[in-house]
Amino acid sequence: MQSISKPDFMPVAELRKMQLEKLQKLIPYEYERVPLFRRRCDEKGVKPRDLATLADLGKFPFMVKTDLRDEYPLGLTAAPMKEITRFHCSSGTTGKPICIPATREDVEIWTEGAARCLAMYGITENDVLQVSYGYGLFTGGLGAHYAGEKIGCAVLPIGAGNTQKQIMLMRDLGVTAICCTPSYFLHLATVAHKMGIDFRRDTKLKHGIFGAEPWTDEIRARIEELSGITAHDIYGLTEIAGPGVAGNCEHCRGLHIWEDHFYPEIIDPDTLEVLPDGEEGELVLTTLDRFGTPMIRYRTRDLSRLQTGQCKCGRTMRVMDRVHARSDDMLIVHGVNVFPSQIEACLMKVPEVAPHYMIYLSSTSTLDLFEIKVEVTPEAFDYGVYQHPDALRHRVIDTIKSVIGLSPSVELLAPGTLPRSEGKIKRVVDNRKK
Ligand code: DLL
Repeated sequence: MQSISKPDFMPVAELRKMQLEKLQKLIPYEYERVPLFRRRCDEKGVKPRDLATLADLGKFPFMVKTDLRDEYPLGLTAAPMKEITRFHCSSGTTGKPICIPATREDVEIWTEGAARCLAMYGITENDVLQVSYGYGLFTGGLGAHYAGEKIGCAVLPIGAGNTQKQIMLMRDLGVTAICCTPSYFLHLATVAHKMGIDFRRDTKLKHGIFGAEPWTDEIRARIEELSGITAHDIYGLTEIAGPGVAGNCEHCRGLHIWEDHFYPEIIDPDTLEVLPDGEEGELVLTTLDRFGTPMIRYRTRDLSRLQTGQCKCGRTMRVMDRVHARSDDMLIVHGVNVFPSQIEACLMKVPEVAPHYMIYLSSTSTLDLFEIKVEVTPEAFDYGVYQHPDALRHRVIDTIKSVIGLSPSVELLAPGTLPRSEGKIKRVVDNRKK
């Protein structure tokens, strides 16, 4: 096992000093090497020397995803190609991909963050780690893989898909921890059930390391109940590193951000003002010591909050709320703002309903049509709830109405009807004319 440093417990004053020193090195480096950043700073009338305190970071311009698209492929790359050892890309839904070249040190910092998460979850060299995130341009597979090797786990690099084989190897190799999206784990659980495999009885699985998509506390509870494992949350994004920017400890309901490498701010997405800790807004991250493609004040679009006070675990690094939504996920239905996570939380309050659902929006000339298709659980199906669906359907509608004030039309489906995803799941189909 390689050594994993423990800066997550460093005194806060020391941490802030370190952050400032790193920023005072990073900002001039970026200003010198990345024309877009230099131009934006000049337009704002701010110079690298203006960064005298951490609060001064707020004077500097933001970066957004479209900057990476507009500057595709290498316009935001600061290091010379001979120092680059890895590319990761993220395709998004439209247009050009974004491309994030990383140096050897950048990959090491990312690995260190992801390994620190695994160690925090209690994973050791005694664990067998199944990596079921996709390998390749997506950061999930390689990020989890390098972190597992750094800890000294026996890593099973199976990647995404091939679900029956995943379950067979999990059982036969004594896998104790799995990394995948929460939606894929739910699919694995359904397939295992069909294969007559009970995670509790037939496998040694204890830990799930889930991320890459928003998942509610209610889904987390369902996963734990269903499989008997502990579901850990891991957060990250291609632009900043990959999985391992933040993770939850055994005490807090949020995620410790590895602030020695990633500096967080929360902003009001409308006014762009920095908000104090404790207030909810959009998470903005700065990579303090990545030099391949530094990101300064990168607007993640993820909605969160930096919690106040220190976590019981003794770690000094700030805790962000779990990400339940992105600002660009918000749907406006009949003039009401709705986040898919609110619907998910409502659905999960109904025990007969399974964590497999889709939200469909379409429009006539005057009206938005709002429909939810959701599967019932195999138990509810077997016991015949599905044969008398109206009472259950109304219960689902009432639960949603009590929270968001809207009554969608709800269709209950038999288990296994909806499409499953091996990676990030897409649960909203919005066919309304924009
Ligand atoms: O999803 C990196 C990753 C891989 C994270 C595996 C965790 C595990 P991207 O494809 O660039 O990178 O997508 C990043 O996914 O801005 C969030 O909206 C969402 N996301 C990532 N982790 C979480 C999480 C990877 N734990 C985008 N909870 C981010 C909620 C998450 N959303």
